[in-house]
Amino acid sequence: ISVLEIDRVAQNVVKSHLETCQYTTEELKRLAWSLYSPEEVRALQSKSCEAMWQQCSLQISNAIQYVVEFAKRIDGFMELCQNDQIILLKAGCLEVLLIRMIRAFNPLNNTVLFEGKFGGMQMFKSLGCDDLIGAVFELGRTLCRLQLSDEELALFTAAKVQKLQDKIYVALQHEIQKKHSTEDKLSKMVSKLPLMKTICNLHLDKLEFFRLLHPETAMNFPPLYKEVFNSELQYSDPRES
Ligand code: 4D8
Repeated sequence: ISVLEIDRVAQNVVKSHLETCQYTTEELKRLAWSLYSPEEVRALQSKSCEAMWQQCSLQISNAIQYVVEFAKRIDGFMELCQNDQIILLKAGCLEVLLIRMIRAFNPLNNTVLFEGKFGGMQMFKSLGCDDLIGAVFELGRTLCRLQLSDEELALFTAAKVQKLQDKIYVALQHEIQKKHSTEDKLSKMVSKLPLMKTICNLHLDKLEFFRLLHPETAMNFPPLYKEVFNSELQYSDPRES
């Protein structure tokens, strides 16, 4: 592959990321100072499990809309058949969210942006998923240590929703080398993938279990959340398209 082509791929991916990342870096910097008060955290903690799941699935579903928009703007994605698009999104969506999370994660006090304010992992206590939340925050901390630029973030997430992974990874390596960093950043990034897989599987397990306990609540989860995390793959009828 030529350098020109790699540059084109990278530019498209970075542009798509910046257009769909929902908060600018400046906005996030300003927001980093608005923390939930202890009373507000207590209020979140005393919510019912169902109410908190509903609230989180809504936030996730909202964030997924931006990921879908990101994917759509990546060259080649819209040329895939609808089934392949859905399969890629189902497989990569949460991982993209988790990588995007680091923009909204403050490693100085271990807080994450949730509905406009920053809070620590204790605010998710009523979900009853301490292991999952613990893993998510651990990922946040370790990914933040890599100090990824928006360009690196864009390419790293694109590799999750893209079949042309090879090209994207070449572009990512190229981007990393631009900053003449000596450390092997790419392999550090790639080494976080197993933790992300673990988190995704944990989330699916928790969801399945929650659905058994509270089927009515789960039925009312946002459609996009259900569509992406439904255990059954949905194959659209080829006669319809
Ligand atoms: O830009 O959309 O505002 C996390 C959710 C991020 C989950 C969101 C969340 C994000 C995962 C809420 C609950 C990551 C941003 C805000 C909401 C991704 C946890 C924290 C987006 C980046 C930070 C900031 C709970 C946004 C992991 C797991 C969910 C269950 C239903 C068990």
